[in-house]
Amino acid sequence: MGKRLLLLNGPNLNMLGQREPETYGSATLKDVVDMVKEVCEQHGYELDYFQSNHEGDLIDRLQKANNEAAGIIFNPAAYTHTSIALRDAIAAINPPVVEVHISNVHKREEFRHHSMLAPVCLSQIVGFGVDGYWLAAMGLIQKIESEGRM
Ligand code: DHK
Repeated sequence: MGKRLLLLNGPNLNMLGQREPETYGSATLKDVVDMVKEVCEQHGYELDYFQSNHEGDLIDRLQKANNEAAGIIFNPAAYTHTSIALRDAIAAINPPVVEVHISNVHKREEFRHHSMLAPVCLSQIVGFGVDGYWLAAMGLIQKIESEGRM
């Protein structure tokens, strides 16, 4: 499996930086990838990254990561609140998944309060803006490394 993380982003996150900046900030998806890549490099990890607006493509990528990634950082965006298929895909694979939300979903509309995916994830990070991705990478690396030392 090796020292490799996957950064996965769901629908509309390709528009980060232009999309509702009052909610999601001004950083672009490329900025996020660069930031996570830097953390990975600092700790001797490689980073794969993928964004899709399509549920099935995200499922395919999760399945592919089963034999490749030591951990997955995933912002499922709106699919968080609806997708039993993504939940089943996460439950079916071995690498730990950290669910990231840029905004604090609990301060927003009620339909954003519930996550279909959180019960099958290692952790959920909300409300830190794009720094949530950095926290997720650090948390995963720390967990993977500490388990390796056990
Ligand atoms: C991103 C989205 O696109 C929304 O559908 C979620 C999440 C929240 C975020 O905060 O990153 O409800």
